[in-house]
Amino acid sequence: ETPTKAKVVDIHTHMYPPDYVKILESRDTIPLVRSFPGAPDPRLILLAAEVPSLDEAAKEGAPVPGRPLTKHYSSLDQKIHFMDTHGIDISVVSLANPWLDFLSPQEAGPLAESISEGFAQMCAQHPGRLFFFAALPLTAPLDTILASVAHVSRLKHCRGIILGTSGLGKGLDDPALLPIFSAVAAANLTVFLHPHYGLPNDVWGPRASAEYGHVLPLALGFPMETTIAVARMYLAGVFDRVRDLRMLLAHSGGTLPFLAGRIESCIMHDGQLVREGRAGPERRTIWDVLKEQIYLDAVVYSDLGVKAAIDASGADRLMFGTDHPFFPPLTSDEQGEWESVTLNAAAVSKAIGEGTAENEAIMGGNAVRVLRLYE
Ligand code: 5CU
Repeated sequence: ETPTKAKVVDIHTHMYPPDYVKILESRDTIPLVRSFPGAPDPRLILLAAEVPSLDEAAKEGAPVPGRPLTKHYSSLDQKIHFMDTHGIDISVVSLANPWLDFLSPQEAGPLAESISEGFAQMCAQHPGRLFFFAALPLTAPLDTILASVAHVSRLKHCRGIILGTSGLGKGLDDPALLPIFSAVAAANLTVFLHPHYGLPNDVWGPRASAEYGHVLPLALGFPMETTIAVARMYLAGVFDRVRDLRMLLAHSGGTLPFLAGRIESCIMHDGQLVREGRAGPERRTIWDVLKEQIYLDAVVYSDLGVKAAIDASGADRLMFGTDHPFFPPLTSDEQGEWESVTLNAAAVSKAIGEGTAENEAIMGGNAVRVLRLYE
């Protein structure tokens, strides 16, 4: 009997459905989509770090800002082609950043519902190959948000929610989020935590916007944002208060595996926390939370990062991802292999060896188990 081939699962893969793109096209502040003379595709401008280049773009001869909004962002056929090209059996797709964070309280609820229904229909077109993380209408009143959790928990292919770090506007240590985290956990939905806002623009210095492209906000701002968001949740006791909350952290947890030791040491040596009895031995450490309530994706592009993630959370809690459609190849055919994908797969193999049980688990087995992709 031939053994069944282990599944390859991509848990970090995004789309902007056409209705969402229409909203971006109608906007004149970020996030927005705009066409420029001489650029074949409309341009997607998302990040605060891109605003200076958008202002510059009005000037004669200035470079075109943002990145091309190709059909990789919206086309389901293109997503399936990408999966087939890279040997990906199953994708757990999610709306890309900044999700519904910028909508008015009135718009957010209905749009969340129609986007989730749209993802559900896409998944139904490819049985067994597609699942999704839903976006919540976080700018809407609490009862609308809770109704949205109930709605998505009834959708057959929904396995979690994708969440940014702003929460209801005050970050993820905001006590007002606790009923939402509790509802999400009770519905057996995993929270996929993803950055968008980065760090304040001025940390990049005056040369960044003209000379360094998107490197600093994406390579450093995104991971620090995730690290800060989870550290704040930990310090606020969110993981203890919602003990069955499960979070999957983008980009291997930012820098959390590397900085967990320093976070612990700072807690143990903090006069206020020690005085208030919040640093004692009975406390669940950040290491405990990493091993019990956190999963990490393997979108870190180096074996060193994969090893740190395994050491922090365990090889049974790491999941392969691609970040498609971000990071397309710039000098080869977009319909072929993407180096951003092969780098991540190679990093897993280099970290734990090709053909090992752990490799198969990270490349798909963990996602199938944790996100119940066989149901
Ligand atoms: O390249 C980027 O800006 C991004 C982004 O916005 N979101 C993401 O998931 N990856 C890269």
